[in-house]
Amino acid sequence: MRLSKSLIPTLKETPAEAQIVSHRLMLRAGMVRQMASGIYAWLPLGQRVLAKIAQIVREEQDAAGAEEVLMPTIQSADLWRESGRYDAYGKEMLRITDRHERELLFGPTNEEMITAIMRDSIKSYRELPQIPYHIQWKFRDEVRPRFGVLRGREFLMKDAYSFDLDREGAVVAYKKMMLAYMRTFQRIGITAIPMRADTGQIGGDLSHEFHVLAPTGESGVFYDAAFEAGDATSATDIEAFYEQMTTIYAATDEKHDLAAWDKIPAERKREGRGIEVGQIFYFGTKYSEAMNFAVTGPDGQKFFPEMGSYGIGVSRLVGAIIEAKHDEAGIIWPDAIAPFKAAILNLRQGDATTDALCEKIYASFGNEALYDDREERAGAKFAEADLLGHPWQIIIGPRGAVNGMVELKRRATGERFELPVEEALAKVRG
Ligand code: P5A
Repeated sequence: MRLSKSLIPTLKETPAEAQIVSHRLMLRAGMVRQMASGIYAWLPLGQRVLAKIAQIVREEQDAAGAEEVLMPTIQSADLWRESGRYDAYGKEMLRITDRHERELLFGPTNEEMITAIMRDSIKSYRELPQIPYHIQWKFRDEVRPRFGVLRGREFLMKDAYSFDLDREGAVVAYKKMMLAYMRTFQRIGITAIPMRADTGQIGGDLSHEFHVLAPTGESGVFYDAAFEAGDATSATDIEAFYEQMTTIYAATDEKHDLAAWDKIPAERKREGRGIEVGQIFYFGTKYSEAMNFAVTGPDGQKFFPEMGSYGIGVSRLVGAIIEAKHDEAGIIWPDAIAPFKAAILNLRQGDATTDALCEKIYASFGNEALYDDREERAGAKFAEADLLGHPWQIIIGPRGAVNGMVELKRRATGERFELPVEEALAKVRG
């Protein structure tokens, strides 16, 4: 994209309504605009990050054997009457009446809907196990929407649902999802800590939350340094990985177990703060039974499939990543989910040689570079590139351009390199 022609409405002033750094930076960088309390429009820069996170989430769900579907945002109240959650959900549910006086709602989650779909489609144990998932907008009428996209009312979630023959199978699905989650967060470029959690509204007897470490996180997190060193992408044995993740100690401040904490060697004890970006649940036959979803087993008898559900807050992740990765000057995007791989900064707009080199470099990136082609001072271009957080800045001025030389800046470290164009481009492409 050419900066002069794109919809990136950056702000010079710090917006007064934003209390937290990620919210301030998302507004200042022109990533989002609030349309109503807790409801955001995603502008090009924000949308690109959201799409890249969703794509990594998708690839890891697919790799874990889950299958993508797309369920609607609007659901029928009757579905929720079947599970008994229509009344229980209370004011957090946005209820809608259509022109025929039929009761609908904007889905806060999809356990009921997916169970109804499976009830229609799956008749025999031979068709199990299944893990359908989708990436879809949810609505929860939070009492206090705040911190921008971290606690919105409308938010993007990846939600997966597992259906198995028995508890053993369901627990295997649960462990697979834990590994998929750790791989997802590692690929995104953040450290996330899994810890035992309450099951709340969703119900069930086994649950983990995943917290991204960030100094501004809502909950205090106590953990073993082994989590930071873990490598989920190379883990192959699901059982061993789960065993490792659940025996290393981690807890939030509400659930602090002093006995377990004391067992961690002092040099491995870590205290930090965390933002919950995902939660997984095993809840057995809670929904299959309530909604009478029974299939025929190997013995000809009907049984209720064992279920779990698995959520990642895709839009919340955008804010959480910024909380974890920023400095005084702005955002520092991890390479994998940066809106652009690089910014191209033309320091002498209108100089034929400089313009030509910038255009050539820009063309070589397809849609993966943001070309700052504005008639602006160099200082303004540097500040804007730092604010928007591109992993690399390719800085091109008239003196270098005549010799085919550019300056490269790595946003995360501030390192600078003077390089011939081709070498610089090779470095950016990694
Ligand atoms: C699991 C998938 C569920 O809803 N049902 C389907 C289960 N779990 S959850 O923990 O309630 O939500 C999953 C993740 O969604 C994000 N999230 C939010 N993000 C932004 N704003 C909100 N108001 C909000 N509420 C939940 C969180 O990341 C959560 O872990």
